[in-house]
Amino acid sequence: MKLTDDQKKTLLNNLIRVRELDQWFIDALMAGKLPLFYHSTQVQEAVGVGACTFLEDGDSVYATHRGHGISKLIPRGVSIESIMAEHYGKLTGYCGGASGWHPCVPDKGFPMYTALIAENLGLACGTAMAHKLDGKQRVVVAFEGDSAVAKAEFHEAFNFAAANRLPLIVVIENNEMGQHTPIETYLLNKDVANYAKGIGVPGKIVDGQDVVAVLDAVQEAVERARAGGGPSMIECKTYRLRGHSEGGPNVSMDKPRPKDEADMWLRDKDPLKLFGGELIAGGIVTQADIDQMEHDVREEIEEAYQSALDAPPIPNFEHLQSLLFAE
Ligand SMILES: Cc1ncc(C[n+]2csc(CCOP(=O)(O)OP(=O)(O)O)c2C)c(N)n1
Ligand SMILES: [Mg+2]
Repeated sequence: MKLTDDQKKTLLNNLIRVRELDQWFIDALMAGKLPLFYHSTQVQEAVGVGACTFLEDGDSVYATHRGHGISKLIPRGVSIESIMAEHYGKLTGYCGGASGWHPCVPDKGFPMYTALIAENLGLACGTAMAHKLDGKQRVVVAFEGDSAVAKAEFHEAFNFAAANRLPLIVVIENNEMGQHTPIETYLLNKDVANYAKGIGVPGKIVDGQDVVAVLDAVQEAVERARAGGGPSMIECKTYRLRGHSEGGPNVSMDKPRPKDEADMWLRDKDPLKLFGGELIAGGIVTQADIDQMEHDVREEIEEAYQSALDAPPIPNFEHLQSLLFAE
């Protein structure tokens, strides 16, 4: 996709917005001011941002638990205010506070969500079938982590999409970890794009640290799907910088990543540094512009936090029950 300077700035700004909110959640947990727990997406931001920033209205996305979906929600226009309120169980959250942070935002194209690994792909097939039937050339982009590829449900759903030529793009965020377990223990073939070829659809490996490479690969697959060419898989190679999740002061649910390795990813493979540096070198932004973007989103996050504290909570159990069935 040929990008204008403004589009490049939008991509960079989305990367920064995701990084800042991610860091805020970590800091808030450590300070004991955020309930529940958090699954950081640091250095993985380019996957969601590249794939989602230039989707069209009416397209659908299935995100994952990683970053609680923020690298997909933010590029699709879900406000930080509503993300924050959702984390505090407030009625002003994107799901009226009832999702427990799971990325289900129907009016922004995130139709539903299950916390079970690989199961979202079956739901995504249903949405893709609906898009196919309504004939409006809409697509579904469904994200999964690499561990999902070890599950039967993944292959059943993906094969169903292939056999029915569904407009579905499966984006694998391959950080080579499944919770506390390295990929070697659950996949012999670590290049998961190969599994797509096995069921007769294109599978492509891209550098998940390169936001434009992700964007180009996903856009190519999206165009193919819009034209009736069926599903594809894009495997984005990336890295899980922190533990699987973290929650509460000084509590991490697993061992830290090896220090040398994590330092190297932050120094040499950080998507913000890579793309920011490219835009500075191209004269599209200055370091002062980047500082300003960071400053602006930090202010926005603080305002969102204050407004989440002031917002009304879920009133009672009956209210939750009333959300279970559509009218
Ligand atoms: C069916 C099922 N089993 C176990 C879990 C618990 N669980 C939550 S995340 C996770 C691993 C996720 O690894 P991956 O899919 O690679 O995503 P990542 O966390 O690396 O982004 C597991 C096992 C779950 N959510 N669903
Ligand atoms: Mg993983």
